[in-house]
Amino acid sequence: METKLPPGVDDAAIAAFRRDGAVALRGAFELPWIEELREAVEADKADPGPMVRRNTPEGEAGDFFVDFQLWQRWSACRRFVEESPAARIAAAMLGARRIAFYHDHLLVKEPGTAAPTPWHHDQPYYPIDGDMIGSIWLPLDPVPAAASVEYIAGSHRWGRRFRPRYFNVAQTALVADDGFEDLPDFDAERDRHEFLSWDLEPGDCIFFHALTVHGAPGNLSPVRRRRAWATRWLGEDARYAARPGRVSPPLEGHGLEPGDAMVSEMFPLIWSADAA
Ligand SMILES: O=C(O)CCC(=O)C(=O)O
Repeated sequence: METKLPPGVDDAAIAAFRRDGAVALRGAFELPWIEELREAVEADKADPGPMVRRNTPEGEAGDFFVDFQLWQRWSACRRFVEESPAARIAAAMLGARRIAFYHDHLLVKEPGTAAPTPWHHDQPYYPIDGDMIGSIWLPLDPVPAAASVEYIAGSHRWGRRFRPRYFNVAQTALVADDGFEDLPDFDAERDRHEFLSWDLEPGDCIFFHALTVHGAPGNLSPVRRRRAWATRWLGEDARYAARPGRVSPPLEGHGLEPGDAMVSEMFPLIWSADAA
């Protein structure tokens, strides 16, 4: 693996990620990246993609706006995926020799949005087996810890799989009978776990494992937006896996068979130690 670490990453951050399943990386992205992405997010909000979801109930204040695959529609997002330090960050954190891009996920909570992001972990939503699966959660606004995502330290190593549910008010399950566990009420278990969250500035990000349990409060600020763009990254042990029910996001037409490496036109290889 490459010896020079990408911006925001040092050995302590890598150790913290492997122990806790989530870590804040400071100053990982230069501000021009953030400025370009903000413009793309505004464009997407005005003209969303086909998988857009509005998780705020009709008539309720605020707006919890979710969309996917901005990288396929907005050049700033594609450039971030292909050219920013993101793939190198993922490689360093996951200990991977190859990094492919899985998908992106926009999560905007406008001022006055009460809706929380329910507790969940990501891998049960994905038709993917493997351990080298992680996300960069990139805030595009300053986010105080009280409005940011919270992670349960070490939950990526519990060996548990919780049933995936949509983030809507009904929290509809993606699959009915599947061998997943029901999600405990982690708010009622606060004295039993260590919860991690950070004050973040634009340019900072959180890197987290796809099995780390996380959730977020609403954004009750009357003025401050909470725009975040998450990108999902895969190392070489990630394999396409058939799942019994729906997956999210529902990416179709990739042509992969169970057991195939998660690399294709839809999931492009972005970084390889051999080419670095
Ligand atoms: O931004 C949020 O509220 C939640 C983010 C999240 O669940 C994710 O990136 O997987």
